[in-house]
Parts: sequence; structure tokens; C-alpha cells
Amino acid sequence: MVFAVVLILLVIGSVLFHFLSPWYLTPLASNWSTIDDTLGLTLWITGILFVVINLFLAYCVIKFRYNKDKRAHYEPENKKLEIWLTVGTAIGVAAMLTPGLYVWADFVNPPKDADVFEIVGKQWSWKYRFPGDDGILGSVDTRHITSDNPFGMNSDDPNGQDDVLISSGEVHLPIDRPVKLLMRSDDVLHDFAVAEFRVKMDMVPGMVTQMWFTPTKLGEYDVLCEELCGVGHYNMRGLVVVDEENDFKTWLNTYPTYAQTLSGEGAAAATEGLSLVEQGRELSKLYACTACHSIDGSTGIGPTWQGLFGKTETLADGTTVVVDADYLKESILNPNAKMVEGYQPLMPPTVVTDEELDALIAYIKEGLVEKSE
Ligand SMILES: [Cu+2]
Repeated sequence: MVFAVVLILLVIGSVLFHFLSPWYLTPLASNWSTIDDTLGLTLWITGILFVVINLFLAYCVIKFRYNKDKRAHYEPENKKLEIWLTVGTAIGVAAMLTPGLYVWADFVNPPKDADVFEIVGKQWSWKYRFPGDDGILGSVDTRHITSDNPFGMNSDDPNGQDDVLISSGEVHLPIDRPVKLLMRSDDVLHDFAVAEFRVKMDMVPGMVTQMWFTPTKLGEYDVLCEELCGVGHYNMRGLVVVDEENDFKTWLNTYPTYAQTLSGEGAAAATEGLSLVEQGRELSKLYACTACHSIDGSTGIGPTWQGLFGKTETLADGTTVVVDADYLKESILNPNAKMVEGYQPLMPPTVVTDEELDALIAYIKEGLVEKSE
């Protein structure tokens, strides 16, 4: 009897929670209302079944509870009931799956006039590439990736010369224009997901995956990596800003084309007017250093940067080292060479130029002193 009461309370509690809880889908900001419809349909079908099955269970517990005058009888087969259950289940499953197939067919067929752009995932940051005036993305190859060519651009491909390279976690998109996203990964599995757009797709090393959507609401939307991709996964975040067409173009123009980065113009433009320390701060975000190294002294996956420069650290082998520019340089380029006691060898080696190294070290040395005052 207690069990039956618990079951009934569970059903009432679940239904109340569903209707009263503030946790539901965030407001939709893309064309994918059909994805919401399929989610709603699945919720209704499974929800109704949840209520019916649990109430039926409670009914059976009460109706067939122990009675010494009644004996259970054995019924190995009941054709009628089996047919009924098989057909009912088949209809329920088909009702949940069929609409999804239509939506999926839509999802894997981007409109012909969709704008293309590329997302690259890397432990634990995002970067983006737009095709430039010709509308065609240049070819890339992982073998071309160096500190000067983080996208792995193929320098012989004329289509790539006007590609706009965005080494930042923030990307802008024009409102009401369908976009096709081509996605690749530099290292491990990642998954690009924006809850408000209702779209997500895995990024698989060695493959280009794709999806599409049309942003329909101006605003800023969080990007989350939704595939466990290492210790910094929880901090692999980005931002999509949906703009009016003109604002989008203005934003895009602030970034260098591949040809400009080749001639050195781009790098100069991106860091124009920034001090070495400020450049270091921007780089620490770009390379997602601060996903693991806090700048406020709090405990992280790696040692905090606050008060780090000049400190004497004890290494795993018991020896000590003073944190100076040389030690920081070595630890960025070859993170596992001298592990600080109590930390795991988890940091991926970072490919950076000498100028970038100087900027990062200047930021660790001087940038945080200003901040803590
Ligand atoms: Cu990831």
C-alpha cells in the first residue's frame, strides 16, 4: 500500500514539476521551430506513458495485493494482449521518430543560397573563418598548421587569399540570413552547440561536419562545447552575436584576410595600439590559458597566475625552481618538462610565436599586478 501511494505521489509531483518549473527550453532564436515541435511531441508521448504506466502499476499493487483466499494463476500467453501492446508500442515509436526524419532531412540539406563559414575547435577554444568576397573558403591541411598559420591555410590556393581569419572565441552573424557551418577539429572530438539556435554538431578530427540555421533574433548567445574533450572542457566557451547586416560587415572588416596576415599587415592591425601586456591578456583568452590557470589566485587545473612570477615552485621531483621568463617560456612550449608538485601533466603544448611568448610572459609578470591592486 505504501508503495502504491509513493507511485501516485511521484506521478502528481512530476506533472506539477513539469508545469510549475521555470526550467524549460530557452526562447528560440533561429528558424528551427520544427526541432522544438519534435522535442514537444516526444515529451508529450513519453510523459503520458509515464503517467499511465505508473498509475496502472499503483492500481495493480492495490487491486492484487496479498489475500489468503485468492491465489495467483499462471497465464503464460495472452495473444490479444501481446498484439495490443506490440501495435500500441509501434505506433508510439513511429509517432516519435517520423516527424524527426522530416526535420533531419531539412537539417542536412542547407539552402543553396546559405552563406558559408567555418568553425575550428581546439582544446579549449574556438576560432572562425569567413570565405571573403569570393564566397569560397580556401583549402586547408592540418600539416600546414604552425604558429604563423593556425588555420593550416594552403598558401597556393587562390580561393584562400581573401578568407577572413578570426582568432577569437566571439563570432558575429547577420540576422535572417541562412548560414552553413563547416566544422573541423584540430585535436580531439568537440561539439559546437548554441542552445537558443537548437543546433549542435560534433567536430571530428580528420573530417568536416556541417549544419545550418538562420538566426532570427538579435542578441548574444553562449557557445558551449558539448562533447567531453579533456580537463578544460567545462570552460570551452564562445559567443555568437547576431547583428544587423551592416554591423556584421563592420565587425568582419576589423579582421585580417589571409593575404594580409601573410604580409604581416593583419598581425599589426590586430594588435595595433595594444601594449605588450594587453596583447598578452588577449592571447591568454585566445589560447584559452585561463580555462585552467586562474588570474585571481583561485585553485584551477594548473597553477594560478596571480603572484606566479618570481615565486619559487617545488617540482614533482623535489627540486625547486624560480619562476622567471625562461621557466615560463619552457613551460608554455613544453609543458611537461618541469611539472610543479601536485599538478597533473595535462597541458597541451601550445604553438606560439616568439612575439606571442613575450606578450604572454609580460602579461603574467605585470598584467596581473595591476589587476590585483
Ligand atoms: Cu571541446
